[in-house]
Amino acid sequence: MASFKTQVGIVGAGPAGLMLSHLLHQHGISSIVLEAKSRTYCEERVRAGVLEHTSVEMLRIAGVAQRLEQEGLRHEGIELGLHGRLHRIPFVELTGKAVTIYGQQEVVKDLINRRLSDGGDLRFECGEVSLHDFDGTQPSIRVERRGTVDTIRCDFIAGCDGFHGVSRSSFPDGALTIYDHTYTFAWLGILAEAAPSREELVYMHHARGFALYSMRSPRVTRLYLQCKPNEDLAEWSNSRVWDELHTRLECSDGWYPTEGRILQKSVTGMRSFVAEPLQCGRLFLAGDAAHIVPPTGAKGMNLALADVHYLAEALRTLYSENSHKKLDSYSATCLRRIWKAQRFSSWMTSLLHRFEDATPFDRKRQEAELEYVMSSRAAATSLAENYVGLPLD
Ligand code: RFL
Ligand code: PHB
Repeated sequence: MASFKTQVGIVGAGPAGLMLSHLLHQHGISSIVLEAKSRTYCEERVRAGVLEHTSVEMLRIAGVAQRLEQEGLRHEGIELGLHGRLHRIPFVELTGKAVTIYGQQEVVKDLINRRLSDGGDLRFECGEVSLHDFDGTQPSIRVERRGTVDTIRCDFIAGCDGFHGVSRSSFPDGALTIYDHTYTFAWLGILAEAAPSREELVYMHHARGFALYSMRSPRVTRLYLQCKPNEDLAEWSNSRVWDELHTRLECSDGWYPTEGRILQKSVTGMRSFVAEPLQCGRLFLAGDAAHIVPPTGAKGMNLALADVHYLAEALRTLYSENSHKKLDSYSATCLRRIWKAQRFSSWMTSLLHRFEDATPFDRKRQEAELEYVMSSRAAATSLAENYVGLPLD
């Protein structure tokens, strides 16, 4: 059993934990990152793909955007579709800003490389982790690793361990208020070895369900189909997936997605979730540990980065200016942005999906709303402003 000391103990090496560790290092604050999975697993996990303008700026200012600037695909808009008819939402024209397509696992790779080259302490393949005494002045983390149990003594603990981590469940009973909504549908996602055949993402509302055309690189496309939450992948042969994608995405201009070898196939559930507050004594939650958004607004990874931007700044002012003010308001500051992202994500979800229990009136109202966004500059501007990322206040 060994004992270690650091200023901030970070649980989780996803985008939130890694970026927090990097930002703290830049402020001269030490941290140790504890991760349950292997480095390879973290670097290969296929998840988010859209970085807001705000996130790209944050990564650039933090000096970790070199590869992102070379390989990321700048998208100046998206296309919305209603039964095969497309309408472009021109982000740059409406907001002056764009988004960047760059896989989450690439962000994770860049951050791991940078932390290691800066001498960072990242500990992968941890066993059981437990959090102690964060209601007092000297918190600690106990962690099983390589057959021993280590103790990390720290000033603060950052719970960046995602939705299923230990940090949120370490809050005492009754300390959290949970806001939760589960949707009656999910997304079947594929990654395909096919060069993108359209320049921008296509979000399509179709009578058979929502479909999304996205991409990862000049050689790889990412596509999603609305499906049942308990959808059995065994029933989805590759040809059935492509047939359904063709049916839902085929456009009046003759376009349809190019096929390619399917590299990966998975079903992702959809939920909206917020746990309030994000602080209990010296334990702070960030990212998916505190909130989940349905992926329709492409906000998850971006929100995680925004949380740790605020947390790093709050810890900087504490250590360098001896001011508790930003740390005390961390939760409230994050929650203002989180709820705006929740609103946008649930609105995009309700705008574009097929709801089985919708009445004929509901369906007409939904189509009218989509027609409105596709025809009104004011409505399109509102969508664009949220999609590219609200400014960090
Ligand atoms: P992560 O990435 O889940 O990282 C948490 C890390 O903590 C580890 N961990 C533990 N470590 C130690 N001890 C424990 N007890 C632990 N328990 C867990 C985990 O192994 C993991 O490494 O959370 P973080 O950093 O908060 O980042 C959040 C994002 O990953 C997430 O919000 C996004 O992936 C969501 N998301 C999207 N976000 C976007 O911004 N744009 C998108 O286009 C987008 N598309 C998506 C998505 C998520 C998806 N899935 C699969 C959920 C598309 C999909 C399909
Ligand atoms: C993705 O490329 O994985 C992606 C893009 C946009 C979304 C969700 C996921 O809204």
